[in-house]
Amino acid sequence: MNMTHDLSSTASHDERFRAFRTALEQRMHLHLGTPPGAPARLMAASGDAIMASGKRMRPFLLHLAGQGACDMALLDAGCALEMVHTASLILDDLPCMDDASLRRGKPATHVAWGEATAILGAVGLLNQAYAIIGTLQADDAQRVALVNALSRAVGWTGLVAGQEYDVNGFAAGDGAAGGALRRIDRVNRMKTGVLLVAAMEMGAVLGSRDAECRRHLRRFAEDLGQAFQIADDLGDVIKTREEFGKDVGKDAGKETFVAALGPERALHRCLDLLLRAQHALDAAKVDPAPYQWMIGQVFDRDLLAARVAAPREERVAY
Ligand code: GRG
Repeated sequence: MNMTHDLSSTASHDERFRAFRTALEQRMHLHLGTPPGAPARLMAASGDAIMASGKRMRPFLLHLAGQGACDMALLDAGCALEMVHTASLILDDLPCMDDASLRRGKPATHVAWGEATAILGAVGLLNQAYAIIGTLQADDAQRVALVNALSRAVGWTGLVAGQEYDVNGFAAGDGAAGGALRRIDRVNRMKTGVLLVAAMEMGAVLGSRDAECRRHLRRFAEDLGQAFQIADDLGDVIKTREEFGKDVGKDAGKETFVAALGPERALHRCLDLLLRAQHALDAAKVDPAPYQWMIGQVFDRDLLAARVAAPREERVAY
């Protein structure tokens, strides 16, 4: 099989990531290759949504956490995770959710293909993710652990819950006491952090990492997820639609760290979380270099540069 995405080679991080991305997208094409009897239009819409210019951060994290495991199993698990992520983006953009029209620099799926096809495409991708896990090259116990990790991330205390709170807020009985910062932290963990945690857990399962290492990788993903959501919320306020590749100003009136703390303090919180994420990598005793490289790619360069300028005393306690 093609080993060009092996991160133990001497290629630069950039070259290694590009090789990984090509291998992942080729594999994705294979999974989406119209199965006999599948509606061509539905498959085209699903293909459009997933093959658009996503950053592929989640599959790459999974790949890093799973170093040493079977390459094909890591690619398949990465495809499954990216399918779930793409399904969540399609649903998030719908008029009844965030009502956004631009995603990954292109018309959102419901704009290009209609709402019905967008919903069906998302459900199809979600379903196919589990089908892929059911047949990937791993032992039975690993496949069960992968299903558990993914379903925990998607389900009633994960993506679905985070989105319900994000769209409709907390209801009586949701235990929303504790103030705005705790509520925001909780929603961010559920709508964004869970898929990063799933990436690390799925990789760790396939790479047979020990319990201690998994615990630290999980902490890394939790902090990275919180930091990533703050950076995304800052983008919503600071960037143009073209720079962002998706609609901006969608968070107006929502509870976010940027709204609650103001951009400056939210940024400091984001940078502190990234620092904490790095400490978790150290504790996990993994090579931090490819993770740091990835953070440098997915976080805005100007935002990361502010690390130097951020006065320590202004940083928030959390
Ligand atoms: C049943 C799968 C499923 C979901 C239902 C709609 C929903 C619940 C959840 C939406 C959660 C959501 C969209 C959270 C935002 C997370 C976020 C910041 C996404 C952007 O991720 P990037 O920047 O996107 O990695 P790319 O396009 O690069 O992949």
